[in-house]
Amino acid sequence: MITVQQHIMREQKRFPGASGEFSFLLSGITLATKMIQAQVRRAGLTDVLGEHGDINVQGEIQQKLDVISNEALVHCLSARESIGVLASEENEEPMLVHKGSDEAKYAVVFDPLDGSSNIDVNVSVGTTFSILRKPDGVAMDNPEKWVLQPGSKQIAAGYVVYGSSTILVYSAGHGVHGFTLDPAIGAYVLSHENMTMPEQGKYYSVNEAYRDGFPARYGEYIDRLRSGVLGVNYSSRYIGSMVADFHRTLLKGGVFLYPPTNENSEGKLRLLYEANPVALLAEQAGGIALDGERRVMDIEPTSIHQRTPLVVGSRVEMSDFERFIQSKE
Ligand code: AHM
Ligand code: MG
Repeated sequence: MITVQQHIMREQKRFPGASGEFSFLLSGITLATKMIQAQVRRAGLTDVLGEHGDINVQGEIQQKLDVISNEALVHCLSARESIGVLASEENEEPMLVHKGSDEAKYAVVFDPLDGSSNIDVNVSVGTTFSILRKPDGVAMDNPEKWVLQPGSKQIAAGYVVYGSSTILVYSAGHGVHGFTLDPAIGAYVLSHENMTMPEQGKYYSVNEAYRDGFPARYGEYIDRLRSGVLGVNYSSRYIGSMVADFHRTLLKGGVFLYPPTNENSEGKLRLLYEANPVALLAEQAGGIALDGERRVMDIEPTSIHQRTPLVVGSRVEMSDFERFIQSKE
């Protein structure tokens, strides 16, 4: 049996000079997500369902569990000396922690509870996170500069799905590894080593109700999938929690799309803490992640809560998407 802590200790040997700090940092995430899953699992029994009353920076109504999850992550990660900056979907500005400490050299960016619309109805939700190193020459007290880096600079990223079981999936740039929380012992145990995305799948995943508002090429691409040109009779699956929709895509292959819509002309998903972690995992697992044109991880962010369209999935579907889009230019 290999726990996530043992696995991370092994991984951190790849980071020269990291001497335990990387595993301690990640243990802040594993502890917080265990606290979150405990709340999610008992949600109907305690007073954690429903709206919190505030509106977050995205203009969305915060759910009580959004707030509880954010507090758990901020609490656990603030105790890690190696972290200098925390940025969350639920906070407008990034937070400086351990100001002035030379030991503080990492930033963690996260969506504490992704899939808010599914919280009250017992459908899978998740947490996403991305870890970045403070760039050289950036002032300690300029937290925006710590986190406004392209996804290719992530040193690790991952997510936890609170589904029929609780699963943590992460990559530190050397493959993708999945751990299932064993509730009997309270530890994440390695269950999916070196995950690879199938070359092709049989599902596409998109909120088709918005189709009339997508740029025309997205609808045409969905028609291509449905036409059978890729040799598969596609079926559709859409949960409405990106983490859960991506987790299925990682395991079973296929493609997940969140295109620009009438309401969200830049797409809905957030680049730094939703699209980038998923893009790193997809690429590490042999898949491809685009913003509809470019590689997601090449985008230079200009603001912390910036949105992006996202098309991510298996090599066959994504290569076809790329060819199809180019043929339209
Ligand atoms: P959230 O962070 O407020 O939960 O929003 C992000 C979620 C994603 O998990 C999911 O892919 C998307 O919103 C679903 O949006 P829609 O209901 O418009 O299809
Ligand atoms: Mg959220």
